[in-house]
Amino acid sequence: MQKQRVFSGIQPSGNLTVGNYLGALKNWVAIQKEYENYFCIVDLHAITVPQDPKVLRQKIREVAAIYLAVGLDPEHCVIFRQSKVAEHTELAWLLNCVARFGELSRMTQFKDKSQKGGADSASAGLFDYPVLMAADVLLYNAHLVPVGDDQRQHLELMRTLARRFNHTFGDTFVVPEAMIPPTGARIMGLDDPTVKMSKSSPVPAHYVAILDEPDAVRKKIRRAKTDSGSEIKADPERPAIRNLLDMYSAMNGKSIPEIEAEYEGKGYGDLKKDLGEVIVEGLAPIREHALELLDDPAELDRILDSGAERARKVASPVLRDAKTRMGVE
Ligand code: ATP
Ligand code: LTN
Repeated sequence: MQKQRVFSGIQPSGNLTVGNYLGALKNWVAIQKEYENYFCIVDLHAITVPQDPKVLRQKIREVAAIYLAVGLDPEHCVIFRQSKVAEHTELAWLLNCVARFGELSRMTQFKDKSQKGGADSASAGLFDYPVLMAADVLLYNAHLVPVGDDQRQHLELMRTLARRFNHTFGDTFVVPEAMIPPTGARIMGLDDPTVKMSKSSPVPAHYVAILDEPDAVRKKIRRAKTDSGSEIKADPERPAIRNLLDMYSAMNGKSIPEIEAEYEGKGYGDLKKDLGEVIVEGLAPIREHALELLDDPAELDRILDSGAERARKVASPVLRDAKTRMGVE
């Protein structure tokens, strides 16, 4: 039987965080053998906000190294850079003519990110971000898109665009579904547990990076914001403790009630100390492997080039079909 396809991606827009690991990468590794997978480094999404070209080039390699170091296997997964497969931008243009201005104006990620630098100076690319993301997935007729909770709205729009295209021009695209993990889908900032942990934060104390040194990880967890009250209990009124428990649970698989029971009568300090160790233990092998891979950039580039070639073979006929149906081929 033909395996179903999976597509997902991460932006090389900073240091990959424990949020990216728990919300996305960990899940990708867990399911890779059941599907035909396309895991993309979405560099064209990263440039929707300003990037330093030199740093961006380095971050692209880092993401590639981390994809491999977490255990994605090129035998099951096509690993590639979005910018190396021109079909993504071409299909994005076709879908731009299907997406509506009102729909894009309602995207909360656009509203949040455009507000940061003043809405008038946000790039047109930032506004169009969800359309390029729809093109990424629809080009491969992927069934499933494993992402964190913050991507729900983009996934809904992607489904709307696929359905609208199929309805207008005839059955062309698979309508994909989001796959969101039960724990770890929304890790919050260490310095502010009311906002999502984000790799593009300028404040290093905001996140634990996958490539952080073990001592830095321990220190960041120790200094993470706490809320009032000392009981170790997942209480919706106390976002800081909730976030620490979520990370603990997603990292080592124990349920939150189990962890609460273990810490009965203990305090924040104990939980933070142990959580630091749990994260260090989980990330250390990934970090070491990624650093080794980064020592051989030519080999990383070779893997990415061969991934792009495999991706193009699938994307190119799908793009041609979409163009034919729209009357531009
Ligand atoms: P940026 O800060 O540049 O917007 P980001 O850290 O939000 O980046 P993305 O590249 O946008 O990361 O997301 C890559 C994947 O990681 C997506 O599947 C996303 O849902 C997931 N993800 C990102 N942040 C978190 C988080 N805090 N908790 C869980 N999953 C997350
Ligand atoms: N917008 C996504 C990154 C992304 C993506 C994709 C995820 C770009 N294209 C296609 C899944 C499928 C994010 O996680 N911020």
